Amino acid sequence: MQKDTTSSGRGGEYHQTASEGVERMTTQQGIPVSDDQNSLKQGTRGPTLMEDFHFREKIFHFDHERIPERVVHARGYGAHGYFETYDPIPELTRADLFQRKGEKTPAFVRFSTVAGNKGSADLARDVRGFAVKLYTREGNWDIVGNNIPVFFIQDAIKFPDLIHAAKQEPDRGFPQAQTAHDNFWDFISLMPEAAHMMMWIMSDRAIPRSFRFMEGFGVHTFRFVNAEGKSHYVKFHWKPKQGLQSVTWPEALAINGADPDFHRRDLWDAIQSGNYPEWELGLQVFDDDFADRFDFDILDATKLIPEEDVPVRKVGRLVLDRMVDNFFAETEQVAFHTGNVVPGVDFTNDPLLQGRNFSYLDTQLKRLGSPNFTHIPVNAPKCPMHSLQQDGHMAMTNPTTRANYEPNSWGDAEGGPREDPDGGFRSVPEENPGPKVRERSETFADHYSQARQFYISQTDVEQRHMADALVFELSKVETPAIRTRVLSQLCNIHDDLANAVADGLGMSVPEPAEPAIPTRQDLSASPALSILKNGPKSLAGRRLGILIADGTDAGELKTLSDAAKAAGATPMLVGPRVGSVSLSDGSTTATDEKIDGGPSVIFDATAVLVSAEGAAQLGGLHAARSWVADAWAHGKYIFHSADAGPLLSAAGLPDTPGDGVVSTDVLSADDFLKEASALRVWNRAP
Ligand code: HDE
Repeated sequence: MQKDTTSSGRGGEYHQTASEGVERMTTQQGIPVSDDQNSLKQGTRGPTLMEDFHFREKIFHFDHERIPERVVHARGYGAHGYFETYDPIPELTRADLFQRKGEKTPAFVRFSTVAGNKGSADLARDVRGFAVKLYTREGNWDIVGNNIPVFFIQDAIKFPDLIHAAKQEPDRGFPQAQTAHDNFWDFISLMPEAAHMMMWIMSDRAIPRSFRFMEGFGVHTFRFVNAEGKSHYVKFHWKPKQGLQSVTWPEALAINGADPDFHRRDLWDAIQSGNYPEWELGLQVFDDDFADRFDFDILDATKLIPEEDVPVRKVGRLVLDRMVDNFFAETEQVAFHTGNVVPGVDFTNDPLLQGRNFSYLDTQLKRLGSPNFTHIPVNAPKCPMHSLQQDGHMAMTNPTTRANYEPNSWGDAEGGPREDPDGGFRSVPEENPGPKVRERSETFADHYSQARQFYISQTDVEQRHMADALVFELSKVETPAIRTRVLSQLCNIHDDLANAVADGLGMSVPEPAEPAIPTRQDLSASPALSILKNGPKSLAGRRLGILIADGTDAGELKTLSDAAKAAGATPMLVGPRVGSVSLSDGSTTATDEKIDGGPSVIFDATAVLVSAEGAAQLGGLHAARSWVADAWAHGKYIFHSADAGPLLSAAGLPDTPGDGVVSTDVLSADDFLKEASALRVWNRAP
C-alpha cells in the first residue's frame, strides 16, 4: 500500500536516499543535499530563511531556464548520425570528407517547422527545415536547408517582412503556426517572386508524413573547389531512402489534435527501435557554360534546376542512428550557420545566401547569450581547434600559451597557432564588376514559368490537393481584395488552378496580374517534383494500425502482426482498452492505443480484426465507427476479418466498398501488405 506523503513530501515507499550505486544529490557547487523536499524555515510554520542557499540556487536556476526561441524554425527536433562517403570526388572538391571511400563523418541534423512557436503542432502547413551539421576533420560544415528546393524571396532584405507576415498578426497574437490569414496572403499577393514557392507550400510537400519521408535541399547554388583551385557550381539534395510520403490536409488537422508531436515521436520511435532513417546526398554539378545557357539565373533562389536537365549524382549517405541525451543541451542549443563551410566549399553571390551568411551569427548570440556558443559540445568541432579568440561569457577554451595575438615572436612552442596558406580556407577569386546599386537583376524577373512547371509536374490528385489547399487558406482570408489578388497571380500559373480555386471560393476569375515576363508554356513537366511519382516501394518503416476487440481471432492477429514485422512495418494494436483485451483462444493482450487516443489518421495502413461480437460491440462506439470511417475516407487500405461487416456498415462504408478494402478470406496478410504499400486508394480519398 502507498504511504501518505503529505507530511514528509518524501514520496512514501518510493522515497530513496543516496547509497552505494545511487548518486548523491548536490548543489551546483557540489555541496551534498540532505533534504530536497522542504525549504529552511524558522519553525515548521514559520518564515523561510534567506540563508537557505540550496533553495535560492534551485529557484534562481529555474527562473533562468528559458532562452529565446529561434525567431524562425523555433519548433524542431534533432538527432545524431553520420555521413558516409561512397566514392571520393577530388576532381570536384578538396573538401576532406569527400576524399576517402567509406569515410564516416559525424553529423547532427535538426528538422523544424518555420512559422510556429516552439510549442506549436508538428503538422502545420509549412516548410520544414532540414539543417545538417557535418563535423569534418577540417571543421564544421553546415548545410542549412529546407525540404523545398526554392524560397519565397530573392533578396535577404525582404526576410523580416516575409516572416512578420507569416507569423501571428501583431495586434491579435494569432494565428499560431498557420499561413491561413490575411497578412501572409496580403504579402504573397504583392510579391510575384513568391509564386513558385507558393505552389510548393500549397502542395503536399508542406504536410510531410514525417521527417523520414521528405527530401532536403541546400536551395542556393554553392561552389565546390578542387585542390587546383578549379571551381564548379553545385546544388545539394538529400534523397530519403524511405521514399517520399505526405499526409492529406484533413489528416493533418486531425493529427495535430491526436498527436501534436507526431513528427518528433516518429523520429524518436524509429531511431530507438533501430530503424535508422537514411538519406543519400545528391549533387547537381554544373559549370559556367550551363549557367549561361540555363533558362533562369542560378543565383536566384526562387528557381530550381530540374533533375532532368542536370542529373543528381549520389555521393554518400546520411544515417541518423542516435537520439540526443538531452533535448535542450543538443537540439535547442545547436547553432547552424550557412557561413560554416570547409575548404573545398564556397559561396556564390545569391543575394539570399549572402544575407543569410550575415544573419546566423547574430541570431546565435541573441539566443545563446555568448560568443562562446561554439564551446557547447554540440556546436564544437570534433577536429583540433586553435584560435586566438579569448574570454567572453563562459569561455571554455582560451589560448593556453603566452601568445593571444599574432604575429608574435614567441617561437614554435609558445607562439600559438599559425596560418596555413596552402591548406587553409581560400575563397574563389571571383571578379564582380559593376556599379554600386540597389537593384534586382533582370535575370531574376520571370516569376511564373517555374511555378507553372511545378504545377504541371504533379499528378491529378496532387493538383487537386493544391487547389484545395489554396481554397482552404484563402477561405480564412477575410479581405476579398487579397483573395482576388492571389487569384490574379494564379491566372499566370495555370488556368485550371485559377478556375478550381475561384470555384471553391465562390468567386469569379479576375484578370491576370501583369507579369514582368509572360509565363513560358514550353517548360516540360519534371517527374522528380511529384511526391506520388516517388513514393515508397513497401510498407517498411510505416505503421499498421490493427483495430481489435474482445473475441478477436488470436491466430489471424498473430499472422498479420508477424507479416507486418517481416515487411519492416510496425503493427500497433488499437482497442477499447489499453490494459487488456481477450482474444479467441482465451489469452489476453494489451493494446498500444485506446481507440479514441489512436485514431486511424496516425497509421499508414489499417486492419479491422474483430469477431461478430466484437463488430457489434465496436459498432456501438462512436470512436470505433470514426476510426473505420476515417480510414475509408482518407483512402487508407483496410484489411478486415470476415466478421467485421457490421462494424464497416455502422461506420457508413458502402456494401461493396471497392479497392483497398479487403477481407482476410480473399487475400493473405503478405499480399495485403504488398498491396497496401501503395498507401492510398486515391479515388476514395477526399
Ligand atoms: Fe534561415 N534562419 N534565414 N533559411 N534557417 C534561421 O537562425 C535567415 C532561409 C533555415 O534548426 C535563423 O538559428 C535569413 C532559407 C533553417 O537551428 C536565422 C534568411 C533557408 C533554420 C535565419 C533565411 C533557411 C534557419 C533563426 C533570408 C533554406 C533552422 C534561428 C535570407 C535554405 C536551423 C537560427 C536550426 C534558421 C535567417 C532564409 C533555412 C534568423 C536572414 C532560404 C533550416 O538566422
